Amino acid sequence: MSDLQRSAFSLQPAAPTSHSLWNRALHRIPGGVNSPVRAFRGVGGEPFFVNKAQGCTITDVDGREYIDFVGTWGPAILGHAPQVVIDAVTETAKYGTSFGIPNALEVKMAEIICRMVPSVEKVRMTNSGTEAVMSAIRLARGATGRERIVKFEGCYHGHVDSLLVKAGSGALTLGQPDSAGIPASLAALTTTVSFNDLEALKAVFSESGQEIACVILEPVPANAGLYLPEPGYLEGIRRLCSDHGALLIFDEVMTGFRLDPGGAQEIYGITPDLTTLGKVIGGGLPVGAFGGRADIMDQLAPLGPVYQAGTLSGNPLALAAGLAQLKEMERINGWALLESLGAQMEESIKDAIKEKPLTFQRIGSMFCLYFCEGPIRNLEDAKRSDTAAFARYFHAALAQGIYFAPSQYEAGFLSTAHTSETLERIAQIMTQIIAKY
Ligand code: HOZ
Repeated sequence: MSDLQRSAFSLQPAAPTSHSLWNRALHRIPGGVNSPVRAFRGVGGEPFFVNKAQGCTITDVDGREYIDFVGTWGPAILGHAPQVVIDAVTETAKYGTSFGIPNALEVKMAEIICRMVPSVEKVRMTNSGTEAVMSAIRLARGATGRERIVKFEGCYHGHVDSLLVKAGSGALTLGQPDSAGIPASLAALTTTVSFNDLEALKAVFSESGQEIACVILEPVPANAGLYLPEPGYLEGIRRLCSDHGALLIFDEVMTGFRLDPGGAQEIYGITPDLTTLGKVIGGGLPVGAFGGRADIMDQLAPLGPVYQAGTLSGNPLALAAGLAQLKEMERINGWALLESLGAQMEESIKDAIKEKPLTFQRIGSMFCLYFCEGPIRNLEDAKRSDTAAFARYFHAALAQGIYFAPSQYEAGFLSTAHTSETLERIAQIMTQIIAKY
C-alpha cells in the first residue's frame, strides 16, 4: 500500500480498489464525483481512482499506469508534481498556509502577469477560473452600467450562472448546456451566437448594441473539443466591442500561459479589455485571476463600487506553486518545447488518420481528435462527431495505458514531461487503434 493510501485510508484493512472506492463514492458524493467531467458519463464505465501522478504518468490505486493527456485539465504544464513546485510549496508552507493579509507573493504574481500578458495592467487573484469569470462579468456590468452579455455557443467559462447557457465542457457532455437552477430572468440577459460567425455577432450588436456590457469568449474554444478562430474573426469582435462601448473579455483560463507566455491574445495580436486566468498560474493548486485595463480594474472595491472578495484569494501556497511553475517554464523555454512536441504529435496522428473520416486539430500543446470530417469551426460542427466512436477509442486507449479526457468535448493537453520518445510510442499505439475506424 502506498503512503497516500495508508494515510487516507488507515482504517481499511486492505488497500481499496478503484471499484470499491467508486461504490463508496456513489453513496456519499453526488454522482460519485466532485466535478461532473470526471464521471465517465460521456464514455461509459467507471472512473479509476488515482494514487499518484508524476511527470506525464498517473498510477491508479489498482497499480495501473497511464500516460496522461489531461494534465489535471490543463494546469500540469510541466507534468505532474514537478520538483520545483513541490519545493516551493514545501518551503512556503513552513511560513504559514494562509494569512488573509497582504503578502509579497501576491505582488510578485501580479507583476509577472502584468509583464507577460500584454493587455493586463492590473490584476486580482481568485481561487478558481469560475470565480475569476464571475468577477469579470460583474465588473463589466458595473463598469459599463449595462446588463446584457454575449457569449458563444459551446464556450465554457466555469459554472457561472449567467454563462451556463449553451455551455460546453461537462454541461455539453451531459446534454445539459443550460443548467437548471438559473433564474430565467438572468439567463435572458445572456445572448449566444455561433463562433466564427461575425455576421451573427454584428446582427446582435445592431439590435441591442447599447445594452451590451461585454462579449466574453475563449479566443481558442476548447470546451467542445478544440477549434480555432478564423483569420480576422477576433479582430472583428474587437472592433464591434469598441464601436459599441462594450467590453471584450478573453477567457484565457485554459490558454493563458499555455499557448504562449502572453496567451492567445499575444498569438493573435488582440487586446481585450479584461482577461481571466487560472490553471497554469496555480501550478496545480486552486487559483484564478482576472485583470485588464487599469481604469476598469479600479472600479473594484475598495477603490470603486464593484464588490469582489475572497478569504483565500492570493493564498501563499497556490501562488508559490504558480510562480515556481512560471519561472521554470521561462527557464527551459517550455513553450517552444511544447510547440515541437505538439507538432510531432500532429504529424503522426494526421498520418494515422489520412484515409479516415476523422479530424485532428491542434494549437501548441492543446489538441482534439474528432470522429467526423472537418472542417470543425464551431459547436454545430463539433456535434457532428460520432461520440459512440469516441467512447470506443477512449476505452481502447485506456486499456493500452493512455488516458485522454473522458469526453469528446474536452481538449487534450501535452506537458513538457511528455518526451519525444513517449509520443513516438503513443503514436504507434494510436495508429493501431485508429486503424479500426
Ligand atoms: N475546466 C475544465 C474545462 N474543460 C473542466 C474541469 C472540470 O469541470 O472539472
